[in-house]
Amino acid sequence: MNTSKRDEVKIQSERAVLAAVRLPDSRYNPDDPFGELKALAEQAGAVVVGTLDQMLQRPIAGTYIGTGKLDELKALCDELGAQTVIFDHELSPKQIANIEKTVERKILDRSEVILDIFASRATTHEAKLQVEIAQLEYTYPRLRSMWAHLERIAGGSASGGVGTRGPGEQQLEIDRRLVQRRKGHLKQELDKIQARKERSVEKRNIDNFTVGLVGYTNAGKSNLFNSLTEGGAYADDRLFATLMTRTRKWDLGGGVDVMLSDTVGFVRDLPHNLVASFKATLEEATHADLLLIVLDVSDPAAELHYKEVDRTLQELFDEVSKASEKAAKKAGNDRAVDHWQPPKRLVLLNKVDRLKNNSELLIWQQRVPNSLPISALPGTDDNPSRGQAELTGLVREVSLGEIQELTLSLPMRDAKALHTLETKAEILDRDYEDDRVIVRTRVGQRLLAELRSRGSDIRVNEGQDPAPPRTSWRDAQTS
Ligand SMILES: Nc1nc2c(ncn2[C@@H]2O[C@H](COP(=O)(O)OP(=O)(O)O)[C@@H](O)[C@H]2O)c(=O)[nH]1
Ligand SMILES: [Mg+2]
Repeated sequence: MNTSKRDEVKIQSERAVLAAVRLPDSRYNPDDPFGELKALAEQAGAVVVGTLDQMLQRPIAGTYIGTGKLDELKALCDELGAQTVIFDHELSPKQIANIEKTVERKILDRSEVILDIFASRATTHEAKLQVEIAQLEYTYPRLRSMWAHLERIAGGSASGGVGTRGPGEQQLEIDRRLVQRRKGHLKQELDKIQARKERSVEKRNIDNFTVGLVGYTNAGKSNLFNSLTEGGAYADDRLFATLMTRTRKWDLGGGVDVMLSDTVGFVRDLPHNLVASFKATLEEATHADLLLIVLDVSDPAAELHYKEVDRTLQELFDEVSKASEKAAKKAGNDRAVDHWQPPKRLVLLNKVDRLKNNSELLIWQQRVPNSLPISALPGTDDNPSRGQAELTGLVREVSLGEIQELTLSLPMRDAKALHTLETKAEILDRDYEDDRVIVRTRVGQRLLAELRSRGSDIRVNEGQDPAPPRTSWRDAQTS
C-alpha cells in the first residue's frame, strides 16, 4: 500500500502542487485564488511548483475533486516533479486514501499544513501543549476511520475467524487508548498552567525595542520583513526565506535599530479545533513594543480580516493584562511601571499597488485613521517601495520617543545606564561631580522613562522637566 507516503506530514523543501475545488459558496480572492494556500505552504517550507482547481456545485463524495481531475493532477505532478499535493480543504482519511491511489503522491489537507506551521512556531509551554492537543484531536478521528477500515480487512482474513481478535487489531486498541491518555494528560497540564496564570509578565528588554508583524496569511508580512531587514535579499529564495530566523535586526538609520519579528499569521476559516493553538502561538505578539498590522487591502475580505485581527488582539491584550495585574498584586508590587503595557499599533495598508483607483485607498484611510499605505514588494532605485521609508521614520520616532535636550545626573557606578545613553542618545557634554556623572544629552523621552523605571537614579536638572507623554496617535494607540 502507498500509506507510507503519509508517514511524514512535514513538507519541508518538498515540491508541492496546490489543488482546490471552488464551490458556489467558496470564499477566495478571484484575483489571487491560491494566494493564501501558497503562503501557508511556503511558510511550512514547501516549494510551490503548480496549481490546479475545479469549479463544482458540490464536492465528490469519495475523492472531493472530480475523478477526471485526478488524472490531470497526476500528469501535472509528473510533469513538474512534485512529491506532494496540498488541498485547500479538510479531507476525510478515506478521501485522502482514494486520491493518493490515483495521484501516487503524498496528499495533505489544509488543516495538516496549518497545524505543522503552528507546531514549528509554538514557543511557550502553553502554546506547545495547545498544538499537540489539536494534533491529537485532528489525527484521532482520522486514525479511527483508518482502524475501522483495517478491522474490516482483518475480519475477512484467513488467520482470524469470527470473534477472534488479530494482533494488529489489539495494537490498534492500545494505540487508540494511548492517544486518549496522552490527550488527558496534556489537558491536565494545560489546566494547571491556566489556573496558575503563570505567564511570565515579561519585562521588555530595554536594549531592544521590539516590533511584531501581525496579520492574515498572504497579507505580505514575510515580504515586508525581508524588504525592511535585508533590502529584499532573500525575497526570491523562497526556501531559504522560510528557514531563516523570524526575528532580525531592522536598521532604522542614525544608529537606531529595533528587532523585527514575523509572527504566525491569521488564517481564513480557521478550523474550530485549531483556534486555541493559534491564539496561544500568537501570544508572543503581546510582548512586542509595537505591532504593525499588515492588511492586504486588495483582498475583497480585507474589512473582515481587519475586524478579526483587531478583535483577536483585543482579547489577547485583555487576557494578558488581567494576568499581569494578578501577578503584580501577588508580588505586592503596584508600581504602574512594572505592569504590562499593550503594544502600540500601526495598520499597514499593504498592496496599494494593486488597488484599481485611489478612492479605494481614501476610504481605507478614513476608516483606519492610524494607518499607512504601503507596498511590501522590494522597490528599485527609480521606483522605491511605496511607504517603506515613511514607515522606517515612524518606527524610529516611536522607538525613541520625543527627543529633548536635557542635563542629567547619574551615579558613576551605573555603567549600564551610562552605556545605554552613550549608544542610544547623543551625548553633547560630560562632567563629573563627586560620584556622579553630569551629561548634557539629546535623549528620547521613551528611553529616559525606561531607564528610570528600571531603577536607575537619573536626575533631571532643575527647571528641566521631561516632556509629558505624547498624545499623538502613536501614544493614543496604547489604550
Ligand atoms: N502586488 C503586491 N503583492 C504583494 C505585496 N506584498 C506581498 N505581495 C505578494 O503577496 C503574497 C504573500 O506575501 P507574503 O509576504 O508571503 O505574505 P505573508 O503570508 O503575510 O507572509 C506573495 O505572493 C507576495 O508576492 C505588495 O505590496 N504588492
Ligand atoms: Mg509569511
